[in-house]
Amino acid sequence: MLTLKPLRRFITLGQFIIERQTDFPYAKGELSRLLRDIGIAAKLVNREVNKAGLADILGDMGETNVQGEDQKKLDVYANEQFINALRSGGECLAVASEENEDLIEIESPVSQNAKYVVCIDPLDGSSNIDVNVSIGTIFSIYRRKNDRTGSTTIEDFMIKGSEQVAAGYVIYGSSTMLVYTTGKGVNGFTLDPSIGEFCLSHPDMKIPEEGLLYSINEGNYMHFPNGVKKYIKYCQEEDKATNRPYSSRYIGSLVADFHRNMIKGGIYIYPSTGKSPNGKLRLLYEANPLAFIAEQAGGKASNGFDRILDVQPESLHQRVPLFIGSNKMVEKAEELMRTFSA
Ligand code: P6P
Repeated sequence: MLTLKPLRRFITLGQFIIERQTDFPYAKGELSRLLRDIGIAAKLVNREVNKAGLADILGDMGETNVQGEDQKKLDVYANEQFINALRSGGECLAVASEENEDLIEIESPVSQNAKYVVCIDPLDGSSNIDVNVSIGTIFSIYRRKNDRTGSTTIEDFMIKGSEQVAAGYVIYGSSTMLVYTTGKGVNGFTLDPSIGEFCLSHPDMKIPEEGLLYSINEGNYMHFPNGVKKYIKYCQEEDKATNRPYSSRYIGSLVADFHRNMIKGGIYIYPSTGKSPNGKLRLLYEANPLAFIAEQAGGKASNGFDRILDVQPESLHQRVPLFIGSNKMVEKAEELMRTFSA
């Protein structure tokens, strides 16, 4: 009798999420559906980001296009897509977004029994769109504390990053990828436009222990802490034993710099500067989700002294210095921060 072997040329994000659902004994599919909702919004945003270069034909953002339709700024559009997807998916109670000063309560009949809150930077680095540089979405998911009832408040978001149940990013680049973790490793999915599905392309991602790339905006050198200045000089010194000097790579788009370092190894640093004494990046929807991913991939993330995931949030949009990437590179930077900038 002919036995057909299952033709498994690819695993879609949806199939993968369902297959991994057993990782969560308590989950009855809610987190799976929440991740699915984010994947759907990412596809919609990807479609518009890919058209951004046609602004002249489609009409500049913020004006009307040839059909007389209002062209939304892409980061506003992305914010709306993710919030709408989370609202209609029914698993999300509230959203803290880089685009909104206050938290957004999801009040819809389908969300009555929702258990999750989401922090999101819907389109980080959007200023790079005009020069066709990769940009990204970053998201972080928490399960609401069991003792919390009634309307969501900021208290539901003042949770350490170590308590995230999931985190991920989407990079809209030469290809579009969605990379996420639920605390059981990191997996990367590449969008196949021919079928409109994210397909597993980077299973069980691990960030190399050491790297040869350092990413930092050296234009701020004069305002860096001494420990950072010492680390930059360390990267530039000749030392065959540790493959130095390293190469400097700074795209100016966090998700693109982080993703490259995830694949090749490296360190990204946005320290305190004169203009930004607490650094530029936000704890809730940039540093925490990327720190969760970095640690799950064997890397490290700190504010130069303390583990990012242990930082107690005090406000929705608070900034934090970020040192993130290959374990040994972050450790070296922390060593110099302790010695020269404690
Ligand atoms: P700077 C983009 O605005 C962003 O938030 C990150 O994506 C990026 O890494 C950083 O700021 C770049 O900041 O000050 O170096 O231009």
